[in-house]
Amino acid sequence: MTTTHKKTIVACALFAALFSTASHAAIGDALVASGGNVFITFEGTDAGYDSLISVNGGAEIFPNHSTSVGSTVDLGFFAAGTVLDISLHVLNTGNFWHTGAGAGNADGIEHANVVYNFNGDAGRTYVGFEDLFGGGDRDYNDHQFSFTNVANPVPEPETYALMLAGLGALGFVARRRKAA
Ligand SMILES: [Ca+2]
Ligand SMILES: [Ca+2]
Repeated sequence: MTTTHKKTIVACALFAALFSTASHAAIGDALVASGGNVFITFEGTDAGYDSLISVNGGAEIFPNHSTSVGSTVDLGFFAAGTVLDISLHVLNTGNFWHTGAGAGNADGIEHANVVYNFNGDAGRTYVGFEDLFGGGDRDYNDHQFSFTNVANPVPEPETYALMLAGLGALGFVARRRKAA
């Protein structure tokens, strides 16, 4: 086997390790960063429809047309790594839309735009929902809010182990090339 082949195999293993994280947390998932309370702040609305949100099946909060921007609610304690499933209840249509992959929604598309490190704050994650079936105008600003103590999904420990193994293999190939 040539060095080029070995490098290709290692590169493939690294890519596989990186993509394997997708099976643990979908794009748009929000994970609690560390054990502790999570606070949610209303960031505004640009919608004709009335809507409410709830987190992990909790009480519906933040009616979009009667909540002041900056209003904050303490959602209570969550364990580190908890995936927050935020649902948007659109009162005019009866639709419920969820954060995470499109498969979790009746129309099969993603309804939440998630921005980590919101406004340069490493501990704050922003979510903006699209409220229309099929995505509508896809402006994702129909119901907006942000969380503290919520971070970008991180690779699982076994993924780090795979990546380290890949780096080790690269080092081995480099040493072999130097010796040759
Ligand atoms: Ca809008
Ligand atoms: Ca919209």
